[in-house]
Amino acid sequence: MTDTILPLFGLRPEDFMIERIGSGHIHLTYKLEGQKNFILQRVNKNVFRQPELIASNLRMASDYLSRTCPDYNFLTCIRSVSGKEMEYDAEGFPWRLFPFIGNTITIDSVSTKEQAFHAASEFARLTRKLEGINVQGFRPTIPRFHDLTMRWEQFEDACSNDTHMSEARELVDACKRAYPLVDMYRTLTAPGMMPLRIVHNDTKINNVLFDRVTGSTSGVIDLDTLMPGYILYDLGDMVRTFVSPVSEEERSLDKISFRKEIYDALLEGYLSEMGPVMTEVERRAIPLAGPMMTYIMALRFLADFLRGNVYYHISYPEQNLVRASNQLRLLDVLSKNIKGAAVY
Ligand code: ADP
Ligand code: GN1
Ligand code: MG
Repeated sequence: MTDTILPLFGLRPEDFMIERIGSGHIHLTYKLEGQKNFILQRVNKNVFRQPELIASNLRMASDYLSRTCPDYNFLTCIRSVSGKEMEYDAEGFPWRLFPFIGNTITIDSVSTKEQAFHAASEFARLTRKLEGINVQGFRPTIPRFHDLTMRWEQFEDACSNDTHMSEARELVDACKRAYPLVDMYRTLTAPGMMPLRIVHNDTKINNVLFDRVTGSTSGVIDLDTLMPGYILYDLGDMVRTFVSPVSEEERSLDKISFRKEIYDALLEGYLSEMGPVMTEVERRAIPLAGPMMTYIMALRFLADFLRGNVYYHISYPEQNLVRASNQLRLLDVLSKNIKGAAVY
């Protein structure tokens, strides 16, 4: 398929070595190596039902940033020969092209507190730089993406299909026991409680580019879910993915643990940029960020398993069940180790 798409961007397939890269669950990402390097990506149209919203949100952010802080490294796509941000293939999938940012690396797990600090400040910097933009001008690319109430409802709905319930029963019960987090989320996000800001919504460590030589950060990528949300989402997803030494794929639950030095460093990094503008309610909500996002992922993975694995790529049948049990263990570990997070 890349052969038919590249000419639309004015590139000749024979000029490149094309390699599939990335460990994301959603898109297909290719690195093109030639005289100049590029990233070519097929957007998952089943997840992003209106892909043009991604392009319009990013255009708005990019225009704003080039006016207000021209030195900020905001990744923008390369337009096609006919001037479009995305080109569609015969199956209706949109594709886009990015410059490959040279001398950078991405990592799949956090091993030092410096990485946690720098990554968190980089994600916070993006939200801080967009402070002042018209938040209402953005359209959600996935409606209510990190709305815990909605994720709970989707989970309940998935539970009404009992084809796979016997294998999932224990985890379903564990998810139900954590329900008080949904009520806390509702309270925290009631009108007037926390400001909507432009947040990244996928703050995994492999969405940060690190300078290959200095180890400092060179910016963030994977901006499809850049849209209005609460800082709880970005902070929480970092806690979820940075703090334990093992990822959401780990089957040996005893390896899941709380690395306090990483937790402290990521908070310090986030606050170094966002601290001065955060409200009192946002500050009070910090301990709940990690548990809430971890709970959302437990609900999403388990709901996907119950629905027959229709959303996340899987490489073995019970993978979503493993991911859900991993996230439930992590939820327990976070609740026990973060002061103010023991809520049920
Ligand atoms: P996914 O949705 O699959 O996570 P990403 O946009 O995060 O897709 O890209 C996957 C990987 O490709 C990244 O983790 C990073 O290693 C690499 N990558 C993506 N965009 C760039 C870029 N512009 N420059 C350098 N590397 C990139
Ligand atoms: C998906 O594309 P990727 O792997 O970065 C998902 C995130 C989840 C993550 C769990 C659009 O992100 O919300 O946190 O998997 N993205 C979407 O690994 O659903
Ligand atoms: Mg990514």
